[in-house]
Amino acid sequence: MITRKLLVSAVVGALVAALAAVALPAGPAQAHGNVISPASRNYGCFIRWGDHFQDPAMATEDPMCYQAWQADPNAMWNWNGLFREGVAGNHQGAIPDGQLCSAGHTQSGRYNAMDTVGDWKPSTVGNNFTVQVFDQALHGADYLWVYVTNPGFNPVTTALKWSDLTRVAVVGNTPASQWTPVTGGVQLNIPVALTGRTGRAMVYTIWQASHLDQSYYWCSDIDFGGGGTTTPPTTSPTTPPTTTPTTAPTTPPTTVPTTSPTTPPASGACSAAYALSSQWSGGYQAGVTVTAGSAAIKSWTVKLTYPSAPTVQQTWNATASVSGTVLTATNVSYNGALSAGGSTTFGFLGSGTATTPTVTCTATT
Ligand SMILES: [Cu+2]
Repeated sequence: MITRKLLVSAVVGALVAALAAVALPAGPAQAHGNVISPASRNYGCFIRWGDHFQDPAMATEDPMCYQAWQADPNAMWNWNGLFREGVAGNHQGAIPDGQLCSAGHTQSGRYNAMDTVGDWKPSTVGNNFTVQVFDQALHGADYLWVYVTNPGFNPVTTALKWSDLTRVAVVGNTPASQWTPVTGGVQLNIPVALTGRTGRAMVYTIWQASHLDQSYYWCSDIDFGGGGTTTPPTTSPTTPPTTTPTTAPTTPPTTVPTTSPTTPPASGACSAAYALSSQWSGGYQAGVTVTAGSAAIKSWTVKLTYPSAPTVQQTWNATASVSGTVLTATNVSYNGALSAGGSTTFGFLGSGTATTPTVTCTATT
């Protein structure tokens, strides 16, 4: 339990550090939240694998996370964005059975792999446990509803339906000022008290944020222990991953880089290639592939120079800061060292309209 809390704090802290590093405000419209304990499916995959999502061990150690990362890594990078808008309180009308964990294939299907039936890593809980909701954006809540699956429901073999759920906790209108301040946002702890539960189950949490008509939906897998009838799982996952992986999630963005690598690397140097991954109204995602030259390097720094100052919301696999029109990204601990010709990729979410930067890369050897 202590380990989990420390881990969550560490990752949230790292994220906050990354946000602080870019020294730009994260607008409420871009910052959201999630259930951090018992961790939701995508937040759990982000916590467990986000800093080494290229590790092939994930396929065997955590196959549900593996299929999710393969299906769409943005479901983990955007762990805070599993919401719908305009539901007007009709959650069951908006979300079909079998799609509860993706909020009815919300966000153009980004989170569809959360619906995959299988042996998602559960959090071990007792019959009394606490659902911890992290609100990055200080939205507060019009209300929060917490459901638990009925006894006998086995998430390892069965797709979740509304009729599998019983509501076990309700929190009414709660402005962010009444939540507990934590690093990077506020947190609400919702106590759940059950009796006689054993084995595997799921928690389903709905957060009606006090922001637009924005409703969040999260599936958390739990294990009450105690040798209940639904655990241990006796079958392997019944549903294949929802998409066939066409590329490893570690590959650069699928779009062709819009700038070619900068100067051909001299011995010991590096090159970098920028690519726009996707864009939408008000924001975009970009990736940069850093490649070592003809000699190994120990660390790298990439500078992206824009026509006007960029606004960066979130960075992964690099530490970034913005000064004037230049975004400077340096490696993090695990991807600074590259062998000769080796490469790594970092990415970021920007707000506003994407413009193409010029790119330079320097390295230490
Ligand atoms: Cu939000």
